[in-house]
Amino acid sequence: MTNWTVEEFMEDIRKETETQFQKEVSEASHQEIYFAISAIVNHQIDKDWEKTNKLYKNKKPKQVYYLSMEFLIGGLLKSNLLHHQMLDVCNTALEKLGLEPEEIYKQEHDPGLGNGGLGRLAACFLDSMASMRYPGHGFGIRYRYGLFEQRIINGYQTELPDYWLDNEYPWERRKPEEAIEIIFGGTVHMHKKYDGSLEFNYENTDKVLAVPYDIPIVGYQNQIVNTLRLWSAEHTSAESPLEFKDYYHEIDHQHTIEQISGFLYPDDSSHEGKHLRIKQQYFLVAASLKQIIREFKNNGNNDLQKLHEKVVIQINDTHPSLAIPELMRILMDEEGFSWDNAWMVTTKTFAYTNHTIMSEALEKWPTDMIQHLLPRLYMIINEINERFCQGIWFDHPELRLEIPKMAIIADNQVHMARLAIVGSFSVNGVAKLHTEILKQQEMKEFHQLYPGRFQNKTNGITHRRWLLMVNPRLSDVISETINDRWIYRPRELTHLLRHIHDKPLLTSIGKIKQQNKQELANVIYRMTGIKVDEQSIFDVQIKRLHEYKRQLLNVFHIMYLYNELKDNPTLDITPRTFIFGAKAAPSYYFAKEVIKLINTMAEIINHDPTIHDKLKVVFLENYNVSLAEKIIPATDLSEQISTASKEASGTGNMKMMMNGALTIGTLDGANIEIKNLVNESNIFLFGLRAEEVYHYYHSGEYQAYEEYQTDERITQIMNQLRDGLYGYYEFKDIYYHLLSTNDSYFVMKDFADYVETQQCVDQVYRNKDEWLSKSLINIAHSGKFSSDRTIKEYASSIWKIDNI
Ligand code: 26W
Repeated sequence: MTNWTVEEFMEDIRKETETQFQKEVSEASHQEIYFAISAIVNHQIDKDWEKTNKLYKNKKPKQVYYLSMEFLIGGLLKSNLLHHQMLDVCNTALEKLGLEPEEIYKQEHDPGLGNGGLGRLAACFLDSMASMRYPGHGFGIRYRYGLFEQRIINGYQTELPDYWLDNEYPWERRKPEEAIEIIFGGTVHMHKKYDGSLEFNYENTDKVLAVPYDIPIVGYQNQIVNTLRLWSAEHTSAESPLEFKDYYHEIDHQHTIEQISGFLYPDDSSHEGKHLRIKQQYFLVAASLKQIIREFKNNGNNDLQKLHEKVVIQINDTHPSLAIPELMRILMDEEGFSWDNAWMVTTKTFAYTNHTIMSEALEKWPTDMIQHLLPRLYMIINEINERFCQGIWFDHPELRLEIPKMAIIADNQVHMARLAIVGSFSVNGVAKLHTEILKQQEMKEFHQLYPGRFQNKTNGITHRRWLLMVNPRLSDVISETINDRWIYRPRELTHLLRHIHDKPLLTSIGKIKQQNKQELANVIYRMTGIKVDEQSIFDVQIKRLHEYKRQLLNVFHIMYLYNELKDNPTLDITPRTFIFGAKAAPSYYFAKEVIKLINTMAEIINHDPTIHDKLKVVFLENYNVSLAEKIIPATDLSEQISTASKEASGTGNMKMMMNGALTIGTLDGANIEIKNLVNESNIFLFGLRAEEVYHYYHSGEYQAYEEYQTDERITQIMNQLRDGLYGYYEFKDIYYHLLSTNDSYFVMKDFADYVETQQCVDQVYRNKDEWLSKSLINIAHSGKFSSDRTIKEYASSIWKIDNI
């Protein structure tokens, strides 16, 4: 670690600006300053990166590889500065140079290489692994276009391409010399060799080059730099001069190949584009496995039979689960293993994390598609399936009737979750309730078959980014109060509980929240032109837009409050600002209608002088990691209102709690674990429990139409949707959808309880001391949700790895 003085740092900025752009600092653009500082940080990183790689080479520890189709790493300049102990110096240096540090940091275009929680979790995990000195690395895809950029036009979501690579991305290092050739399609021929073994030859295949781009993952002030390797698809160079007639064909072909890493699929229930998605998955898996094996061999290991002693591969949901048959293929076809040996090694190498029980997200690929694209893999998957089903008849005949629910290939589809369970030694859910649901409901047959295979690993978030970096004022006050050991041991945040009656502390926590709200209010004003009252409750729901997450329930509450105020303008309610951020999958019509509804309510409410600014509604477009970083520290109330049983964990709930927000939520996902820590008096709970949700599904007792008819508040809201809001806009499709699906996510069923609980929120917020002490209790217990804890659990009970 270098201890820079401010003067040295200023000098470095000057030098870099001069060498890179031949400009004085005063002439350089913010972009250029951003590149200059990135270069300074990169020099430091490169030294540590090399050292870390040497350390791994010498000590040869067991390594974990995290395979994921998504990594939502967010901006890296600020976090890399922080992790290199350069942030304060850099801030001061910039100020002295007459620059506003935040103006520079926001030049970075965050790579939107993920949809939501699953991708952000992968990024938090990488941060924790590096910060705790675990030899762990990520493998993913360098999509040319990340998740679309959202613009709200006329209240509707429109999607624009996300050109994140338009400017150079300073954190990646292209490594063309380590490129790997991947083979798709063609036909397979089987030959028996003289010794009786089989050989597979491929004809008419497509070849694709996987070119690595490495991104450093910098540990927190510990000189460890791990690697996130993202693969980019490129064409292999044409071997001979092209005939003219082949020329256009060839260009076309090259284009198709580059499409493999062309864009990230939105988490989408539509069925288009499956073909390319499978190609992406195989591309990731094949390149990563070759690399892993190459490294294993380079470390002087020549016995792949021992692969699992040095390597463990975590697959992030089913998306990379083709890795299982691909490793089988390598071991058998390239390394001469027997089926049984290959299977033994494979099933000791992979561990699988499930992130959802939503059926539309459970991947199933048409068999003919896999057969056509990956003929040899299809043969292997078939064999895995045959042996698996036979095994049930031989060893567990009591489960024979469940075979249709467990077979990997059924109804002409490959069921990826089943493949992942069968091919892994560990299956984990991401919060206690979710894991129980996997074991008792969604995967119960598998749990009966492999009871020891299932385990829970409750998600976590990196407190370094989500508290230390995004909320420096709160971090400082915490450190002044309990000392700064919490940065290394986040569980020590519980020491704050000793200060629960410390009035000055509560006051300063209150002040900090106020400052953060002021800053967010400025952002809101810049983005939308809406002026919000910083004294109002900042009521926040930020997450992907999905029916199960029930943004619609939140809207129903807003409509209800507005209707009340229209009837009685002097009604005494605590002023609120409702803040939303959400992207809807482009083909998810209902979700897009909800966005339009939120924006319509915003339009109506924000322009209605009769309600005296008691309510404001704000939809912030293009929700992403950097926007989250501004919203979360300013949140008073965290909306975690999914239909119980549907949200596997949630991680936004943890981030907001850590920044002193109180949660209003259902007993779902990690909310339950938050409740267990802070206890029921410090969280606002409402709504059906998971068992009740299951009960209503099975019994058919719930009648949404009756709910609509009996609760007058709902009648009014629904009729407004049907007939037009305040004489103008109509949302007939939402009205119809809710009734025709019998309100399958229980928006109407949970409405009354939600409104009543929101009234409690209103009351508690009026008592500043009470609110602040609840806020402190939430911060104090949030240490459990550091991803450092999660990673330690993975390391000790799944990966069996030690830190270095
Ligand atoms: C089929 C492609 C696809 C891709 C992404 C389907 C679904 C997705 C989601 C966006 C997956 C996801 O983000 N799941 C979330 O994972 C978080 C981390 O475990 C959990 O906290 C959330 O509850 C879960 O919804």
